[in-house]
Amino acid sequence: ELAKGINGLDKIVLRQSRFRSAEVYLYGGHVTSWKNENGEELLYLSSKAIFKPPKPIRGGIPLCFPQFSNLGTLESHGFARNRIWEVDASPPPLPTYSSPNAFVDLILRPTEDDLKTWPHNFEFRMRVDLGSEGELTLTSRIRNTSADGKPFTFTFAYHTYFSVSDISEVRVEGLETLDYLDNLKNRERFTEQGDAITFESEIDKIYLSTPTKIAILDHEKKRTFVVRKDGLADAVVWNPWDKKSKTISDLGDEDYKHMLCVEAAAVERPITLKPGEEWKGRLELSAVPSSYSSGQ
Ligand code: TA6
Repeated sequence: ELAKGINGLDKIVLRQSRFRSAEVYLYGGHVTSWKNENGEELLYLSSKAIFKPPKPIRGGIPLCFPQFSNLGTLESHGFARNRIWEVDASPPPLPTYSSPNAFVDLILRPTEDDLKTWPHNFEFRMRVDLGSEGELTLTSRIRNTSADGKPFTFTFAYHTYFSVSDISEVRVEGLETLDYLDNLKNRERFTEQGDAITFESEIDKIYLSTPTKIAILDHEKKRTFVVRKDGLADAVVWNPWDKKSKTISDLGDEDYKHMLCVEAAAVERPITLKPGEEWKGRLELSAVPSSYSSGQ
């Protein structure tokens, strides 16, 4: 269902039941909302988010492509998150997870200007699928459609902002003992200790070659987010904490307490595609009640 969002921007509303729903803006191909069967919002979206190109939307699931962060010559996190995507009328076949159908296929192709800064023709297709159990699946397919015979290389992330009740009560499981690059220490490489990740200060780490399943346990809400990823080796964990938050104008000063970014990503080993080749990267999110309680 196509609808008008904030500032008249087009959005697609996916609905599975009265409350189970998701919203995707064509601006950025950006998922801004994901609600469970009780109508509770599962993604963090900043109340100060600016829904106005070229400023990317703060919260939800920004797409970082063709460059994660400032790891190259492009603007930080690339340009896919601040371009207007189109609905893809004839996507190549892909299995659907939702029944009844609640999915949309989007496509992004480079503009003339994009080709000046990143001279590679591509088709970036993304399906957003809201399943009957409320799970949200994003499947990206990126194809090199260049006629010049040249390969291209990119890095990528689903920069997902989860909504959490209290960041200091949250723990992340699945990243223990892994190597990571610490973005707060010149991307130096370290090894994580054996315990689940907890939060008491700013964090900006790129965990390398992680398992395909990561869990975010929200003790206070008694909710666990399960992140499953495919084709995306790494996982970025980010929370700006108090000081950094104050430097981010479209983020409320106290919002860091209620958000956590856990991002399925391909960073350490960039993806290279020859003409005609396609890469696929899949993210599946589910939110389940958890029996986890402190001390267990
Ligand atoms: O994924 C973490 C990160 O790259 C951080 O370094 C932080 O700057 C964040 O993304 C947000 O970036 P943005 O460009 O959206 O302000």
